[in-house]
Amino acid sequence: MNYHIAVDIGASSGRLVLGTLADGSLSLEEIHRFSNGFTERDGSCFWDIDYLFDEILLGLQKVKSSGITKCTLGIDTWAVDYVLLDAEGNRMQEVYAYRDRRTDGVMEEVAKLISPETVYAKTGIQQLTFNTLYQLYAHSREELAAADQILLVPDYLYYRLCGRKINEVTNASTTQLLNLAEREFDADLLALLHLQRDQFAVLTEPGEVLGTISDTLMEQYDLPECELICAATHDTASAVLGVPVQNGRSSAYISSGTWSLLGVELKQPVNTPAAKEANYTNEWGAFGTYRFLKNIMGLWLIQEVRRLDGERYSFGELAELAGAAEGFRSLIPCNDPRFLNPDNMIEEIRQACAGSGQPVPESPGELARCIFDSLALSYRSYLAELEHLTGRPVEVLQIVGGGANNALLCQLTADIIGREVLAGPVESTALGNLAVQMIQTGTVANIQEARTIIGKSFKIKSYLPRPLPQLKELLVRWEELHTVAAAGD
Ligand code: LFR
Repeated sequence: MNYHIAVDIGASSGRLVLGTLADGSLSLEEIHRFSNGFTERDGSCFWDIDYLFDEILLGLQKVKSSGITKCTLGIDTWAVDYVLLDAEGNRMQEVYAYRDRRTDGVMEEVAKLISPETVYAKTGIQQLTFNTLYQLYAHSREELAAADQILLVPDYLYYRLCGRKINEVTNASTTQLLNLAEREFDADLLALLHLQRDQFAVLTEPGEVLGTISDTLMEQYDLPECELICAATHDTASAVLGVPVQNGRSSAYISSGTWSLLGVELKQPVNTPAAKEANYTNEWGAFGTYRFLKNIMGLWLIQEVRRLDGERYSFGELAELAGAAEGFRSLIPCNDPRFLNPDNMIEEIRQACAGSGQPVPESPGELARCIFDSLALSYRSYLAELEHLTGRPVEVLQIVGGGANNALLCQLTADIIGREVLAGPVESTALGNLAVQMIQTGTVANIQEARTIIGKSFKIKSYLPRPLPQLKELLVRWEELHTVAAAGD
């Protein structure tokens, strides 16, 4: 029996998941789960990276005490955030969280030095204030100059485990520093940041074996023997690998978690002026693919409402309350930058509604309903744009990730896009992480086979569109709001 462990850490939680393949069916067991989140100190936002690393070790100890002595392991996390190492290989400082406000206005400043059109033609990456390009530009020049190595978060976690320094490609592409044509760091963009190529590590593809856990850690902790395999370390890259195969029907996906990433997998990037205008991204995928997608604000909106409401209700309860609330009463343009990291999300949503002359959502149910209605409408707008940019009509939308559990949002999405929604698997990110390990170890031949197995092993729920009598009028209202916000998109 081959045991594979996926370490999957998102912005709000992390887990170690054990995957086992038996009789052509893949099963998952969550071995360890822990919370995650950034904390604000003196006006800056940081992740607690040592805590995350300790949780990985704790999870591995649990793996061992469950009787597993030998396994493979892959790591994925959110993207764009980086760790600076000094010449001794020690972390130089705390790790900024991408919602930190030091990048406010930086995109505009950089645009004066190099045109966004040029950056897009080179990288194919959408303009997001928190791209590593902008984060590094906002970083102290002296500190950057003193950095021997710049690793992204999962690169750093691998490094702590085995001592090898890499920059894994699916995640490295989100830095907005990789040149699509050269498949390397772009010299002009590095020069703009006053960085040398050797401050980054070797670009590494998913599937490469990185080594084993260091002797020091093995001596210190009771850990299983682990072969470290380079996963598609960007969680969204792994999530897309974990989308079940669709036979004969053209589909798009939404990886639905803290963000809703809506897109398609392509063999070639689309870095045309039209794609730039619409701000779609071409993140690098595993196996030579591209994730042509759009970041939509996603479940962060409801996560923040829940947090500020003192976590009185679970996500399931909030969805129930939203189901009981009046639909389409108040809408928000989800991608307006005002929702990226407001001081108080509840107040921000209320002000947005009041400011656009709509009723103000008061109760948690009303707030949740406003969020879900608005997300479903955003999906419709961005799906239409995606079809236009790729020239490929989409028959079915596959929602994977935690959001696939939200029956109300899935049904609203089906109703509003007027197409079937297939929801699940919820654990697509861990599955995509495991898929790379299974392919590397020869348990599974290729990604098509892995996706077929995933489709057969997990329950996928179908939501068929129901007629919405008020749709026409609703879309007129939505277009007005959405178009205004899209200017800042
Ligand atoms: C999702 C995700 C997105 C990325 C954002 C920031 O978890 O990785 O793909 O744009 O987080 O890293």
